[in-house]
Amino acid sequence: MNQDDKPEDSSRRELIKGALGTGALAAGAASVPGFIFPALAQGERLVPFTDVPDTFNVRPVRPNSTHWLDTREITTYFTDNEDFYLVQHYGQPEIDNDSYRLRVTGMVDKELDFSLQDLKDRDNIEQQVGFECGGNSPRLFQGLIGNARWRGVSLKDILEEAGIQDGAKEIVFFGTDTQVETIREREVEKAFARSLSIDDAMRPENMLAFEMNGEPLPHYHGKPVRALIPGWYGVANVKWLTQIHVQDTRYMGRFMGRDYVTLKKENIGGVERWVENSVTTMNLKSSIVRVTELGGQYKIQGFVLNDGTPLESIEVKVDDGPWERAQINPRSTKYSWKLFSYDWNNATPGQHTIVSRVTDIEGNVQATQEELPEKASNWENYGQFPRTVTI
Ligand SMILES: Nc1nc2c(c(=O)[nH]1)N[C@H]1C(S)=C(S)[C@@H](COP(=O)(O)O)O[C@H]1N2
Ligand SMILES: [Mo]
Repeated sequence: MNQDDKPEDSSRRELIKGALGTGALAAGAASVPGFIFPALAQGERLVPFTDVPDTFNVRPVRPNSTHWLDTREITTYFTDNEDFYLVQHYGQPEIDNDSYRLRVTGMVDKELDFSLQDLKDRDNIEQQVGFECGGNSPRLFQGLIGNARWRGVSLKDILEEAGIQDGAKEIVFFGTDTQVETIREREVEKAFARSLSIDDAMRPENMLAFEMNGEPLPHYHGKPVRALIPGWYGVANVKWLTQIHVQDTRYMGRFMGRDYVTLKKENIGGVERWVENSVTTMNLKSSIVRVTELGGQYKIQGFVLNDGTPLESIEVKVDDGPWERAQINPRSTKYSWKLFSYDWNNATPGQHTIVSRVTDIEGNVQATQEELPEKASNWENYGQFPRTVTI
């Protein structure tokens, strides 16, 4: 583990948080080695965004509730487990490690049943993966986000060991968390579940994770085992995973068919139609999260997330100026978030609008909000996000 992989000690975290709360300088906080996004150096200050309301507040982690990052406080490449955002729709079940079982059922040659130790005893893989909720947006200043180092086992290996039978179409991932849902006026108990096509499920990077940043998966992040589908929106990463089922029909549950379904206008073979799609891979997106100042030198910092396609550039624009290249943190990996930094030279006093845009090697350019397709749902909010600051 590199020095700058280490989560900051909590006293410094508190210091930074305190500094934000009061607008005071975090003087005395030592700088952390690392390319980018260090904690505030001595004399450095966070420049407040003027688009963040005074009431914007990040709650401490509370049982069963949503938690988001104050993105102005992103100072480390890996997000602390307790800071990493939290979303769960049916609460956070507690699963006992000793009685935990993961079953692989359905259209397989051999049904499988693993204990946690059985999984740990298999070949382990480790990957850096960042993701955001499909509902992340400017509303929470992009706070439904995080980046971590995950350890687990290969999903593909397990599916191959079970042997997927001819005619199978989908793999369904069930969590233990359930809720009574009213469907057509009938109350039925449903588990949280998501599905993948066989092809999507067999990607070698998919894993079943039991460790996060070197610690056993915390219970609110899905203890003891969750799915991790790199490059996809968070909803695919089923927590508290206890059953993987192979079937020959499409899975139609709430989180595939009704929620996390984008409704947008598209040209379908020459006809403008409203279409619906499940939220799947992450769209190409960047956002500015922080502006700092040290001795009159301003820096603009932010993140990029996408489906893993390599990036061509990340650029920043101030007011009506030209797009200028920012530096991408060279330690980024295919599926990690990519932090970027831009030296804002000669910043002039006054109010400024700053915005970032990312381009991948396929030539996809992050669109402005206005260029995005007309949309009637809040999922997949990946347009450029202009911020305002006063110097
Ligand atoms: N079992 C289960 N898994 C789940 C969910 C859930 O409600 N239940 N929510 C999903 C959604 S919508 C998101 S964005 C991610 C959030 O993962 P995190 O809380 O570990 O950040 O978990 C996904 N996995
Ligand atoms: Mo989500």
